Amino acid sequence: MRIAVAVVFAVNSHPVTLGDRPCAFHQVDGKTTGAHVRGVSPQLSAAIAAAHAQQWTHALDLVARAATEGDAEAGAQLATLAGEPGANDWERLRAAIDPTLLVAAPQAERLSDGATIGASRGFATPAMCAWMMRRAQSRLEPSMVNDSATGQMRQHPMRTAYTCAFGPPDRDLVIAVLQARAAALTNVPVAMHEAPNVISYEPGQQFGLHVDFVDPKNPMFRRELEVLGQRVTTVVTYLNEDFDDAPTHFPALKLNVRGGVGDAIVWSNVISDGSPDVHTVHAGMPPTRGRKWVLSQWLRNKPQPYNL
Ligand SMILES: O=C(O)CCC(=O)C(=O)O
Repeated sequence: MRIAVAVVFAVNSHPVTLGDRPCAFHQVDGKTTGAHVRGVSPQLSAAIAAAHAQQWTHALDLVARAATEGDAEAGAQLATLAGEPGANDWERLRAAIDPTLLVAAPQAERLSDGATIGASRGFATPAMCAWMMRRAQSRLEPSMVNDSATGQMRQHPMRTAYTCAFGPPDRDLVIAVLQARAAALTNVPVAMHEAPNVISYEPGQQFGLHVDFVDPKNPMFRRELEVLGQRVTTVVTYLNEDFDDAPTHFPALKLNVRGGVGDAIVWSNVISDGSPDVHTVHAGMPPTRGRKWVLSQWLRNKPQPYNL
């Protein structure tokens, strides 16, 4: 990881996800989305459900069986988990995956004394990163912020990158593994995770200075905090590296981070008493060449309704 310093402007908003896809914020008003996975076979759907229940041996056996019976989507997911996209000898691929190792995360190395922030190198495999970019590609939407002045979601010039949220109908085994790894890294169970987001930055696009915690002093966010809880932890995984510049910038920590493919950074948005850690203010800086892709996982301190 490279370390450097840069300067951008500040907006006091936290990021949200939008669209017809499940979004934790939408469930404040009681909408739930169920666990059905869109457009996949019942067997693969069962494998994904088993993975989300953290029954990994069962999930792998189910996906391997589905692949053996000709389910191409199951085969693609199995091969990606095995780190051999394109391979199709299903029994060997299944045997190559140790369920315990599959959901383990490399321990984080501390990056700063100014906040609880660390780097988990090799958090995702290159095959998983390529899978996430491919899945997001056709589903990207303009990003939204939760405006601290109105409590409403809206587009804002401080957040110009594209986003895609993967809620329950869009789950797959690769996403389930990345959620399980984030849970292993942070001790925040998957039930408390928001839908993972892929963010994609074209040259010049950015995610300006912001905080990920929900501001408890702002009455607009009271209901969100009551129902969904605080966003206590963020995990950002770098999915590619063929772009210039565009680090994640933490001005208060004098830290600029750019990971290699599959490296993640993880930080706590709150201090030990649960109050916001303002030192975590950060920005996704714009690429000057090429396109940057990350996976953002925002983890709360309450179970998220759509996970129940
Ligand atoms: O893309 C990045 O480097 C930062 C992403 C981010 O700001 C976030 O996930 O809150």
